[in-house]
Amino acid sequence: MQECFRWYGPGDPVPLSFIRQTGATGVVTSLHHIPYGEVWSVDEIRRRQETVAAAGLEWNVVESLPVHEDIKTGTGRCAEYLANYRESLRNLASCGIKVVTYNFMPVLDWVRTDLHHVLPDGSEALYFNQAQFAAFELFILRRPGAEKDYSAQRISEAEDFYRSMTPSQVDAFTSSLVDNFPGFKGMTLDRVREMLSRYDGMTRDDLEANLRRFLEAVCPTAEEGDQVMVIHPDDPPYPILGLPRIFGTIDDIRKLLAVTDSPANGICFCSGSFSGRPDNDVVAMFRECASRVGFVHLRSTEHDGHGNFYEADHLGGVVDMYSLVKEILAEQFRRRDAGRSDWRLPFRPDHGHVIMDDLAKPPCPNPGYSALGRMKGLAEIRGLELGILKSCFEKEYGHVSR
Ligand code: DNO
Repeated sequence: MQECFRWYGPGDPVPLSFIRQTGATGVVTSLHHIPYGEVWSVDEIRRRQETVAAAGLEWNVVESLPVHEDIKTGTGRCAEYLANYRESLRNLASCGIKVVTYNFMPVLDWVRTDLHHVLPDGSEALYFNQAQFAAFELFILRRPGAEKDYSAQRISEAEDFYRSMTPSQVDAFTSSLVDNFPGFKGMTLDRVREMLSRYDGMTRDDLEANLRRFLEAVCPTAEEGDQVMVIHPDDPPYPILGLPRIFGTIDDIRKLLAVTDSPANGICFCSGSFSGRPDNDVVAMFRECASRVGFVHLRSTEHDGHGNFYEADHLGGVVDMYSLVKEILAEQFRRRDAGRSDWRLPFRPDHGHVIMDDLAKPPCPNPGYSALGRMKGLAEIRGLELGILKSCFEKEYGHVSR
């Protein structure tokens, strides 16, 4: 597998020189300073590529080329933003960048209710708690109709949680929910309300149709540039905020792949996001769509049986990481046997606990992306990979290199 590390650009407190020392060879990044919807020029792309190359690394995956809300809602300047998206893809292709990540989550990207959930060993993990999320919707955002989505007991737990917070804790809690997305900083509650109102009356079918329109518009361009567009799963992988979420299950994967069998229509297989639904069999899901996976995020979650989960160690939690990595390696060999030069799948350790020295630093502005926890995850996964290659594939394939 091609080991990558996410880098948020020049403002990232984790510098490229550290990333090189983690054992990663590839960098996953985005031009976060360019507003959503605008074209990424060749100059801007080259500049970032050169910065990454000067550190002895390669920018091999874009995460993300953001999809503007007008495209997700099919309103406003949708046609113009689709044209811009195609132009950015062509510019990326001309710089040799082939894997482009995006998501189709309405309004908010991934959501957690606690960014500093303390584990028994003193490290911190990201956590999603149903009652806390209900408190946000019911008492802070005050989304009309939200109470219909919750049982009386959940509403009373939510109220207890809300009342336990001081006003400054409410502010910090709110910003940890809505204002965590690079390239989209400064989100306010009013902005969230305004964005939500644009989805009024939108059904799951409508959102799927908008995704279809997007794919039909961009896949031919990506195909010309030999690129793959990879969709990131919804996280958590079920509807929130009264909005449809359409990419979280094996049925959703099947629907996505049925839109077009263009090789440019691919998947960013995020094991942690898919594992947010206890009824998802993550390994079986990978096996079924393996040939269409263009990028992998490796991570796991631990659940308490009441809909709450925290992010587990990379080799712990509900994801059977051994079997998943074995499936990924089997897919790589299928690609190699088919003569593909790009047979190595890029992957990155997704998120990481805040551990050791990182606990003493100011909170990482990119929650989940401090250095040491991710480095630990990368080291564990690389060790697992080497062990599987040696024990399961060496006889069949002779000397295998990662
Ligand atoms: C969270 C990330 C997501 C992901 C986007 C892709 O840590 O995995 O924010 O980058 O959803 O568009």
